[in-house]
Amino acid sequence: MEQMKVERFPEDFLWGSASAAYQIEGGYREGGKGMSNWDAFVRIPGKTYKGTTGDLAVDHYHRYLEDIRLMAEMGLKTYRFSIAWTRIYPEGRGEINQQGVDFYTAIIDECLRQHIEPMVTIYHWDLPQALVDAYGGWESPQVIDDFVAYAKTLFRLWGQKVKYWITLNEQNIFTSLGWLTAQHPPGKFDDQKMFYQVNHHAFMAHAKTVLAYREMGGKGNIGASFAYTPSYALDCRPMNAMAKCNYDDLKNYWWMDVYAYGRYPIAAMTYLKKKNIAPVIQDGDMEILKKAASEITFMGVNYYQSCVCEYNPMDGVTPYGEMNTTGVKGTAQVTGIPGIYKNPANPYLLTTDWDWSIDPMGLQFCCREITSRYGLPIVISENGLGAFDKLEADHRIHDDYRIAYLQHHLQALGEAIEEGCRVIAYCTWSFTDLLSWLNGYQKRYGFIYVDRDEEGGTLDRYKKDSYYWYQNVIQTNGESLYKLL
Ligand code: BGP
Repeated sequence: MEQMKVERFPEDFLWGSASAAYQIEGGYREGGKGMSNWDAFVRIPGKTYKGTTGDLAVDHYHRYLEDIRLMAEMGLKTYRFSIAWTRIYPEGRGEINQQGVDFYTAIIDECLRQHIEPMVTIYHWDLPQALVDAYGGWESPQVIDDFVAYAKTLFRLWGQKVKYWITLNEQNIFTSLGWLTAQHPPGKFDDQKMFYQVNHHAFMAHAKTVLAYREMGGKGNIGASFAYTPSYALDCRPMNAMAKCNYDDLKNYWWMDVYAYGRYPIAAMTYLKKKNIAPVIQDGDMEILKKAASEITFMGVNYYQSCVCEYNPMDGVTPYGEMNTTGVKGTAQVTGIPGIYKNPANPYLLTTDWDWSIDPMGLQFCCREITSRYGLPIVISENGLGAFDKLEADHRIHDDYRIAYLQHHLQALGEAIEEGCRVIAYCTWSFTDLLSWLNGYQKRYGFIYVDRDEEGGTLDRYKKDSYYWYQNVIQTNGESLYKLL
């Protein structure tokens, strides 16, 4: 709204940055860790860019003290990271692995010592392979109890120290890529019925975890992180406006309505029932989802881009078009659901080298939508730019494009706050460079450049220009965002 102008972010605003265990830790067979679904998946030829793995990643397992020191020097207020389930329970359940517990205790304690609020993601996609072998992992309702038992262990261990908990990272992405497009484990293609069933299991695991946290006396913040891609109708043609409505029900509200209200969107559920792909819901499940919905304290949002919706004829594009994992601009194909919607490119927006649209206002749009629809506080748990960076001879990295990206998104976030959205935290993706699941090491997101590529490297850390820029943003509590670049 034009008359609005934010001068400062709230005093207690959590300026943060994020990571995920598999993408940074390495040490995949160290410290008693068990094998995860990703440890297995990356070994299937052709699944990741140039066959990259997280076996070593950026060696955070051995360098976490150096990394947290860099965070402290920057002035970071919160650090979002995930726990590898396989470090706590190598077999997914049963015996606790003390070395894994010690590793995360050390990280949490070091964060607290440096006045950095730890924000813990319980699950960022690395499922114990033992549970996949035993009963198919997320495909079986058995996973719910194992997940909750694992989460309760984390609450018992660190419930007093950690005040921000994220149950699941991007349930919508790991299930879509896992069961519809075969790009993530378990690599299933077009298994729509199972896709919705798996999602129902994940919702139940999330909900029972939230309730367990409260039953154990947890008074902190808890919620899920959703990969929110807000949509714009292509134009005012009613068919296209309806395509947007369909897209929102099927791709956004399907998850956010369950987290926030404990119910599935009606039109989407009716559609799934007609197609015979609706999930089987046990007696009492909906009550549990509803109860948990009243206990979450925020909606976690991972925001990277917006999309456009247009009517898609019955013989139109499918969800299975090519994704750009190489960084060769223009190689991503248009996708959609025949008869429902498709997502053409937005002619008003620039894109990254991986064909992701760059839309700062989309972040404001997300916050406004969540505020109007759910009235919940918001944690921006990821936002950032994946780009090629160049390490100069003097070890500097001039990533002015990343600074511009983050600056514009933070200005948009400031507007949302000014308009009344309650935003608690903002975490950039990511603190150090790391493994991009499908795109190898060349797609960089960090404030810290890590000297490694697909083949290897020294793993030395170097501060990018964006590191100093964010340091200044934090020091001025956002005021520097309003000075000219
Ligand atoms: C999110 C994930 C992150 C991270 C990020 C960037 O979906 O939660 O783990 O990977 O996207 O995506 P990518 O690595 O594909 O560029």
